[in-house]
Amino acid sequence: MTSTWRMVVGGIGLVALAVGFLAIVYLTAPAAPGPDLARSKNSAKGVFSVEIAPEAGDIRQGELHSWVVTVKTRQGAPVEDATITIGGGMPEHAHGLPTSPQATAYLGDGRYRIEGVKFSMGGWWQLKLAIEAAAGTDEATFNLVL
Ligand SMILES: [Cu+2]
Repeated sequence: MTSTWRMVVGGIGLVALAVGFLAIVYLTAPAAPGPDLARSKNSAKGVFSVEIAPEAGDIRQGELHSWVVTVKTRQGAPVEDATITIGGGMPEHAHGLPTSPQATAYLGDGRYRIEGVKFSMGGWWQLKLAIEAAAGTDEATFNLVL
């Protein structure tokens, strides 16, 4: 082979390598990330571990319904006497919740009933819980997609 040929063949090889590499990067890249839909997580500053669950076991669009929020310390001890303030809305629509949900009862074992939640339309909602207790003050934001 002449040295020109060697350069051509080498060039083709390099291009093939680059294409292969890009294909691998493209094929293994995660899809556009949607919101984190975890129903249990640590609060933003890590003071609490927080879990939410719809009391009736499902989310009913357009209906008032209740959630149970379970608040524990990071060591797993139930948090009693917490004050929970609920906010939220739809981040893509720049509107808040259509109602003003309230923590209405302590159910024991770190569990609190949140009444008056309503999701008036389909899409991505956020429930923001501000939690004040002897262990500290922190908040947790949960994403829900209806
Ligand atoms: Cu909306």
